[in-house]
Amino acid sequence: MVSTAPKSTEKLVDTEGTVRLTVAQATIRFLAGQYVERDGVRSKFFAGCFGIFGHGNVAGLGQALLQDEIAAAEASKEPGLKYVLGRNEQAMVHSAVAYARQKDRLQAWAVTASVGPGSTNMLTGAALATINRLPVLLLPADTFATRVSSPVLQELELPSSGDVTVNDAFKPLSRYFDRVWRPEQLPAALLGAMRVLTDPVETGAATVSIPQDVQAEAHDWPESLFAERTWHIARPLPERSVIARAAEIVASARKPLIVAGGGVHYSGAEGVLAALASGTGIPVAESQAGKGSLRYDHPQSVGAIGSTGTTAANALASEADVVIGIGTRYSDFTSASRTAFNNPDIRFVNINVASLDAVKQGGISVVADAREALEALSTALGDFRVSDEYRTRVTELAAEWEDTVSAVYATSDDGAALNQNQVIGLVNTLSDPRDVVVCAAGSMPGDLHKMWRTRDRKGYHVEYGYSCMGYEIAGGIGVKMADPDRDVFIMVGDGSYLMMATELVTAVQEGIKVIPVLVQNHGFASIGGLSESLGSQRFGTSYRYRSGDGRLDGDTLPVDLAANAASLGADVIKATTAAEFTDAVKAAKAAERTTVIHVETDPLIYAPDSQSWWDVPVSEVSTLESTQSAYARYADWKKVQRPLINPSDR
Ligand SMILES: Cc1ncc(C[n+]2csc(CCOP(=O)(O)OP(=O)(O)O)c2C)c(N)n1
Ligand SMILES: [Mg+2]
Repeated sequence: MVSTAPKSTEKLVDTEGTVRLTVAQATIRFLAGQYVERDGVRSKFFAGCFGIFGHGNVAGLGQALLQDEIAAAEASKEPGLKYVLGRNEQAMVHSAVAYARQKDRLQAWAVTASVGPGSTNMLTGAALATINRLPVLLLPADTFATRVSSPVLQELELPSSGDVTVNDAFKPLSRYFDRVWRPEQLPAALLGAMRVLTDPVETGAATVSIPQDVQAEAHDWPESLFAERTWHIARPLPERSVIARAAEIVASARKPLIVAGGGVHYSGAEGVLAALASGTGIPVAESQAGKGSLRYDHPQSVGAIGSTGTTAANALASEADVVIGIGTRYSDFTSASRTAFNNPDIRFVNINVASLDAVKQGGISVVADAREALEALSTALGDFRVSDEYRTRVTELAAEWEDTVSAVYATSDDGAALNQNQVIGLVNTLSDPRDVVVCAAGSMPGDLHKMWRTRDRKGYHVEYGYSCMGYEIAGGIGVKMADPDRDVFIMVGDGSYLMMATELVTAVQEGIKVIPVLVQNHGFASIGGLSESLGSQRFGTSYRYRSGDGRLDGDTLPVDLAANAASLGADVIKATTAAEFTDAVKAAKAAERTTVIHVETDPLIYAPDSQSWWDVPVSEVSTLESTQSAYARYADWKKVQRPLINPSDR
């Protein structure tokens, strides 16, 4: 018998050098060496690391970041991972995610937080990142792996389980989760996180939870762990037969409509889309994430679709016989809760890199990169053109909506107070085409979706996957960090502002100039309107004193958010009339510092309607007449809802 065993153990000794570093130091050094490449362009993946220290990360990742910063200063170069101190962990994740979106997911941030509340403050950010398919590396600190001094401050003691910590709550919110109980596990955890962060299908929050004792523990790491690594960002190609079938369906259409989603931006498919739309005459409607896929004045642009859509896009959606979805998740706002598409013979062609989205609504799933798929589809369509009649109808509908917007944008010089439509109109007309508008929650996302005239592919940034109040200022800061040459207008309601104005301090600290437009209407215009439409009489949606009968319908509160913003270190301009607001925008654009524009508006003046719907259930039985009549309206809409439009490829 021939033995395959080596004669001596000498040959098994690894000749590669090792480096002795703590787990935290190794993490920072590894992250600094990660690059991405797409279409031959290579760039560093991590722009830096946001952090707030406490026990759990102060002496682990904190010490490692310090060491990195000092070494860089001594060598007169940039740190491997630039550290930025935020004010709130949730906000740091928002800034990180906004940055990644502005960079088309080609660059991201790590975020480190302390044990317990510091870490769980990031949960909302994790959900937001995963839902919006945006990369962020979360590094929540964890309680001791050894558990020698348990229970430590801020530790969850679960009677039923010894190995569950609060960080387990990240599992359902993360596209990747790992906990590094032992140093040896670190390389696999970091590589696993990188795989997910750089994969267009998988990307979202990647969480690597490192116990506080493990962060500080030294280990001998193979040098190769720290070699520069370049991750290729894939553009999966469509199958030829699937494109042929998709082209056949599109070519048979009399009233086709494109629904452009966020995937158009992330894939950089705007140019191919514009060419396809111009060539074929197929109109293009946009979801929130897809807004800006075409310039608003492109001849085939019909603007926003769905619950917050334009009359043009919604009329076309209602009649469309073929819908081509590109990089869209088909959220309820996009499909108007499945009431937008009413042609009984409608067929769908869905182009999406993620099969999860490509299969939605049934129809043909083109699982591929948007740009690649659109190029292939354009070729396969040859000289397909929509009819002149349809082309004219698209032009007329789009022009009609533009007239509606122009009418509500218009201001007078009679010194009257502005309404929200006019505020949006003034920001739109006074900003440069490349400036960015940022928003997330309240009544403005819908109004912006309908009315903002987007002139640049990265000019519109409304977070509407999670629509998270408090995202606005933090997110706007991330956008500005990613794209310093543009002015960033942050449209923020008083409700959102009160949830998270904290990062104004971070903007001041970092010398980041943003322009928050703080729209004070003393409560929730959005939910107030929604409540009223659902028969709940705006209950509990305005910021007021309790009146004599104990209800929250007394006078408005004497809060001064302008003074609040100034107290956080921002410059503030108060504006009431169109002339004052115009001067304020000009001054803010000329300023070097963060400048908040404070404006009061009437919460009862709405954006123009587009006869659409959003499914929010109404109480089936009620003692209130308002609720009973709202339920009758609700029941009528439910009749037109089509839960399964097209379950198969017909
Ligand atoms: C974190 C969070 N909590 C609650 C909500 C539900 N919500 C959506 S809009 C809104 C009110 C927003 O008020 P404001 O920022 O003043 O905007 P307005 O509605 O007045 O335009 C609420 C409570 C949310 N989207 N996010
Ligand atoms: Mg408000």
